[in-house]
Amino acid sequence: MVVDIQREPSQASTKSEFMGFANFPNQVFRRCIKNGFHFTIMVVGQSGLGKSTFTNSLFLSEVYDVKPHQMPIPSTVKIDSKTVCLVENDVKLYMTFVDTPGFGDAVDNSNCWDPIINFVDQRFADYLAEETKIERPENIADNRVHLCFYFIAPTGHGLKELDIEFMKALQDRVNIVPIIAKADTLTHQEMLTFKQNILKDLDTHEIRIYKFPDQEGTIVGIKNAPTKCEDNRKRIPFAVVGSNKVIDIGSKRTRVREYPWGTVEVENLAHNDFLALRDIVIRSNLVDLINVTRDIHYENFRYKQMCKGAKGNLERDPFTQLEEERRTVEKEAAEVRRTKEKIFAEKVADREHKLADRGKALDEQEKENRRILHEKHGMLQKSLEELSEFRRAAGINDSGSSIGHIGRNSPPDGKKKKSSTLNIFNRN
Ligand SMILES: Nc1nc2c(ncn2[C@@H]2O[C@H](COP(=O)(O)OP(=O)(O)OP(=O)(O)O)[C@@H](O)[C@H]2O)c(=O)[nH]1
Ligand SMILES: [Mg+2]
Repeated sequence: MVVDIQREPSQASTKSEFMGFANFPNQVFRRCIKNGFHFTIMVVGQSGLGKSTFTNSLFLSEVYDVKPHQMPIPSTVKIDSKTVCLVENDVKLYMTFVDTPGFGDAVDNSNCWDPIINFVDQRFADYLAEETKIERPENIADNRVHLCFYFIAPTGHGLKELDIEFMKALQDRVNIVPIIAKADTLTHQEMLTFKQNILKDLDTHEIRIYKFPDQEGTIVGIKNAPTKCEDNRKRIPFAVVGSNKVIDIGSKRTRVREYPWGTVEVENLAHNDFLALRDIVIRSNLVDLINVTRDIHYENFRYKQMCKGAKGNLERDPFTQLEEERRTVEKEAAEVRRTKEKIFAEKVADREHKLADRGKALDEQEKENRRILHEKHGMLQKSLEELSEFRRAAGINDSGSSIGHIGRNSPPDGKKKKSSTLNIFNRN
């Protein structure tokens, strides 16, 4: 329960009882003055709709000394951002304009918005990276995209398929404010019907554009502006005219589009909605656009990143990682063991095979040796028998003593026999 206690300085009995929190708005104001505001506007749409011209028209006259009769700007080829510092009553506004190349010229335009979406996400990612640093800077530069002006071609019919797809792809990332380009190409009645058709299409396709909060006010210091409040929101979608041509009308430098039949003034509410748009965005809702970007779009992005991060962390959980590594090591070890066992088995089989061969060869060698031995043994036996017979014939007994004369007459035969015996032993 909240109890209301009104504290007025006059009611406080002594000065010390006055706490001073009524000064809070002044503190906030001083802080805002000190830090200034960062605001980023992006222009998106089909090629040649006047995005770059409009960007120049929006602030350039206050920022740069634009020479009258400036040449038209060439087609944008890449996403280009330019920051300017605007100062009004000591309040600094760092305004960044992001100009994007037009699309829709290709036969297949599917995903032609990817570079723009990536750009918006990258700005969020940069901010998140700064925010999650261990040593954070006191003031993080806010380069997030706060507002996207989506340019609609002045066909007079309604939204194109590409417009619908594009806005749907962008609606959850950035505050979209649809804009009808080249308002000078449609009559007043055509414009009214066109605006109604667009609003109907937005509703049918459930496209969420930025919702300007309810508020009242007057458009201050503007020529042709109604003195009492006119709800700028009634002009949504804003139909604008852009021009790089600046001429002097009376004492005022004015942006105009000159035609043979007349002159269209950019800053004239009777001609187009340029001033109403600038008023509702810059004067009335800059802070709301910053807040919605921070509290909704950036939070969405942050949440998605956190979910991704949480999933990643789960995969990187040390216990899971350890378990995975253990399993990998075990698998590898098993593989190595299997390979080694296979090599060992192959080597053993090879060795066994070789041993078997060698055993077989040895067996055969032994058999051959036995055969030779046997043969030699047989020959020796034969020689011995021949010798015994020779001795018997020569009358020599086994002890070697001669039995008669035969020994003297026998040398030629004996010699012959001896050499024959020797020959037998020399065969191998
Ligand atoms: N009639 C008319 N022409 C305009 C308007 N604004 C710009 N143009 C002209 O349209 C042409 C293209 O303008 P740009 O500003 O280059 O268009 P863009 O959308 O930036 O084109 P890309 O960079 O190719 O995407 C130029 O000749 C401009 O002078 C306008 O409000 N009305
Ligand atoms: Mg351009």
